[in-house]
Amino acid sequence: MPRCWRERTVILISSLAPTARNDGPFATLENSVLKMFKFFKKNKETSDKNETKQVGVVSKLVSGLKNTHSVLVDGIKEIFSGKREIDQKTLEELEVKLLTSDVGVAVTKQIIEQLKIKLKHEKNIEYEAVLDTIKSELENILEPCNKPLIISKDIRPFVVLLVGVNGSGKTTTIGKLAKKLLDNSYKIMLAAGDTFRAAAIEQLKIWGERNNIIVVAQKQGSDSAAVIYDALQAAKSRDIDVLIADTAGRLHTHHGFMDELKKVKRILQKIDSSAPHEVLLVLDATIGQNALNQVKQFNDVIGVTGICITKLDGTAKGGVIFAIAQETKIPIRFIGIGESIDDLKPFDAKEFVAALFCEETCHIEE
Ligand SMILES: Nc1nc2c(ncn2[C@@H]2O[C@H](COP(=O)(O)OP(=O)(O)O)[C@@H](O)[C@H]2O)c(=O)[nH]1
Ligand SMILES: [Mg+2]
Repeated sequence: MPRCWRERTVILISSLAPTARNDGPFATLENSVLKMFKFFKKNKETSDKNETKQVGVVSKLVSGLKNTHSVLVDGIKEIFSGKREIDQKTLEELEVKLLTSDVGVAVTKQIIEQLKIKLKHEKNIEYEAVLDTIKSELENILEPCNKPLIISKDIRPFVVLLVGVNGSGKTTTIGKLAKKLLDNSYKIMLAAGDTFRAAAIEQLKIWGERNNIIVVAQKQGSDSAAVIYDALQAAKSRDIDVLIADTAGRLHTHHGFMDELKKVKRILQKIDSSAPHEVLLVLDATIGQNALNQVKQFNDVIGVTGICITKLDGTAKGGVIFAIAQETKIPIRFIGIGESIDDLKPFDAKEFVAALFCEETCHIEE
């Protein structure tokens, strides 16, 4: 019986040091002591606030991954229940277990190979060692994708184009991403490039209002490439740091839509030959292995530079992230772990695996 996720506690080992502040020379000793108190109080408050927020996000990741944890981690545990050591039969059971989770054939093969090598040298491997091997293999698989999105200061506006099928979470991710960048003092503008549905334009406008930022939009049915082109011109003249553009939910099998996407890229390059600077493919984790086809097709058409995997909360198919990493090696920039504005996390391979394997109490290093 899997343990209840609610009981799981996350202890975050945070390296959040208070940032140094240059307050200038103090006029009098009294003043300087007062300022020092204020400085430490303020930094302690900021640090406490940040830490609470971080712990909140990490524990949210742990609870979000509970269904994937049940399938993968509890599933592995079941195989070993009552046994202290692994043998050939348990290895076969483990292989079946991995194959039926969403990690994919290649990942399963890699893990089983590693365990076979270990078994050859050590004859018997204890359960804890098996789990450690699986964890470190999973980390190795994610590692090449562990590349955060870096907004270059030399590129202004930095253009982020979101692509993906309808309902994958593009517009929601834009709202969350805008908030993240605003928190880091970037000047942001949004482009309502999904002109296919009136609701999509409205939805982006609401995110714009929530974040208090400009949304460049035209009416439903207008040319998506033209909207994004206008937005880039406006962003340039307003000295915007990052322009985030939405696009319609193009069916990856529909060539007309895919051609439109190519047109968006071509038209942007009339203003800036290096744009878009990030093509962020938004993938819905709940579709499992189908996500792999989407990566392939979007990558062929427009060249995907980063991936955001959404809806990792509440799905048992989160293991697909390992299949995506193994097969594509495309950087995973963010993961979506809920519908609200703070539910977007920059991806961190080690943290992800730690959260996935988190038991009642776990220590996760940030
Ligand atoms: N649970 C959950 N829901 C999400 C997440 N990201 C997006 N959604 C929901 O998925 C639905 C489709 O999102 P939307 O942004 O409109 O998708 P789009 O068609 O690609 O723009 C909405 O109901 C969102 O609230 C996530 O990380 N977790
Ligand atoms: Mg949308």
